[in-house]
Amino acid sequence: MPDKAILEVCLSPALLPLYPVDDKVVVVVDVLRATTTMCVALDQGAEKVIPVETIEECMRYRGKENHILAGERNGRRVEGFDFGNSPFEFMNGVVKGKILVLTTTNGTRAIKLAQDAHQVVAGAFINFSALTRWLISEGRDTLLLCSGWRNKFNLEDTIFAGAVIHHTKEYFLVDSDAAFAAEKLYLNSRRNMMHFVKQSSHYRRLAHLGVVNDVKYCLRPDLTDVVPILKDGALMKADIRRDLEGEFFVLGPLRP
Ligand code: 3SL
Repeated sequence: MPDKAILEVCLSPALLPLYPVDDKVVVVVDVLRATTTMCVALDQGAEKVIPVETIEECMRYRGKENHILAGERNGRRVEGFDFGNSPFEFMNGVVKGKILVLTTTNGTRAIKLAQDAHQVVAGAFINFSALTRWLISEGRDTLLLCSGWRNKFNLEDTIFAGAVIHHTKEYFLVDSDAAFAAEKLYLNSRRNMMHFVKQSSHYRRLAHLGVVNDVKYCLRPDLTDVVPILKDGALMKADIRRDLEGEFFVLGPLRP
């Protein structure tokens, strides 16, 4: 039997230098809200999402045909941008056929940090089953990169990493303290995820901004089968192996 691929967790972007990624798949996780928003934008027909690190970089695309500027700092829409970072802003056809240029405090930064990996994809609860099916079909060493908050550990991305580990570990070799801890966190929280996530600093930040519905949306499982994958600096829909469909679970018990 061939060796299994390794599944690992990096609990903060600050720890990424400890994990060589050039031959790995990196799953960037920013459940609240960047990677959820990326999935929504592509699901809603955006041609691609260009993740950029700074506001200035984003501004360079201003006025370019078909481009939309979006992003936040500390949760608030950047002044002068078309959109912020709420998944709800990208629904109802507004991004169909458009190229979204997105900058966020942590999520797009994590993508840029991981860009030299073999492949970079974006993970969120809303694309959970599609993502995990895709990871299994790739069968490559995989690193789950939690975007955290300004290099600090956060609850929601770690819970998500734990969910991926719990539901895919029979297909991978999982053998690290970080993975063990993330899985335990997921198992402790999965029956009432909203209650658990309410303890997080980012929940408080978003609640203060009046966007608790965003949090609820971001915790809903399996709303799309889009797996955003980085190609030539932009995220687009990965090809999904349809033959694996149906073989897999949905995260029913996670529903808040
Ligand atoms: O940090 C990020 O990348 C954002 O997702 C943060 S926020 O939820 O938009 O505030």
